[in-house]
Amino acid sequence: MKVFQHVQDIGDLRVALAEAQEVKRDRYQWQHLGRNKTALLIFFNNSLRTRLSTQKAAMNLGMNVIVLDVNQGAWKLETERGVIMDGDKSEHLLEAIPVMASYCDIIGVRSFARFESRKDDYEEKILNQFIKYSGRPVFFMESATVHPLQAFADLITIEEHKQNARPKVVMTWAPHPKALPQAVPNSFAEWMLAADVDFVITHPEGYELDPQFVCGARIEYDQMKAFEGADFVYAKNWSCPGVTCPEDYGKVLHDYHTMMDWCVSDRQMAVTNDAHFMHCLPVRRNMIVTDDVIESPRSLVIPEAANREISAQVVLKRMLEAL
Ligand code: AN0
Ligand code: CP
Repeated sequence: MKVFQHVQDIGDLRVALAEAQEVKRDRYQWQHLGRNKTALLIFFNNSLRTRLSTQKAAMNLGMNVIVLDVNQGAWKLETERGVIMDGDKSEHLLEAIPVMASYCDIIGVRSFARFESRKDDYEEKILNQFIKYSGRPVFFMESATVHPLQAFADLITIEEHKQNARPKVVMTWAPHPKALPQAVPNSFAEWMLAADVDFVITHPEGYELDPQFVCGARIEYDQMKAFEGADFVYAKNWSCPGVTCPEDYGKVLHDYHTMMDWCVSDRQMAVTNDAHFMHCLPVRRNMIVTDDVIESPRSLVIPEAANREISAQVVLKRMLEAL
């Protein structure tokens, strides 16, 4: 594997899920694979889970790991070609990428949507430069539009907890005070549509996700109706994807105080099939989900986060095998 961005990059999902279980059986059995190989993890944005789980996965494989927080101690990077660099940015990404690549064998990058230009975000301007100029395998640790390590971990978690062959999985928008990216819901939709599940998305009007990720998904604007009979409830906030109104891209469309009935509580969970609750974390309690629901025995948020180590290890293993 040279790039890990979309669900297709992992190939057959049944094979990938079986490999995830093989990793879980003994995560240290491939220590030889990573010997004298270095993973460089580059963060343009904050992280708790991605940072720790990916480091752990690389160490399980016997790799060395270097982590760079670009905004804490590195030079400020210019990302646009042609700019006269007389501002606060001391270095250009076009030099920084090959330099960073020279110190490692595999690169992971986290660079969220900037919400300055929908076109730049949806063209993956930053990550594509890493793919083009690093000469190394690149895996996405949440880019402007996708978070595949999260979606893969989510799928592993659903596979481990499902009680019937084709569970009903509902992804619901939930309120949040700040504008958040669409990467998590985009990837979750992409992976659920490729998996063997009955997938429904519910959100207020105006939050329609980009068709490249949700084409073929059932959309139900009535949240209570969407929750009926659900086996898994996956909550996430996202800002306006700008599909119908490009000028609203990245905006919070309504004052969150008026949207609090979308917060996942016992009221909605009561109409489900005793659904499991999922969220990628970090989560704001009593905005996205009530204390009672996230603390209930049906909540999977902790095993879901633990599976981030497993999804990252499968991806790094595949990349090491292809070096
Ligand atoms: C980020 C997001 O919504 O994309 C990261 C989630 C994994 N969340 C926040 O910025 C709070
Ligand atoms: N879920 C997730 O990616 O968490 P972090 O932002 O803490 O890495």
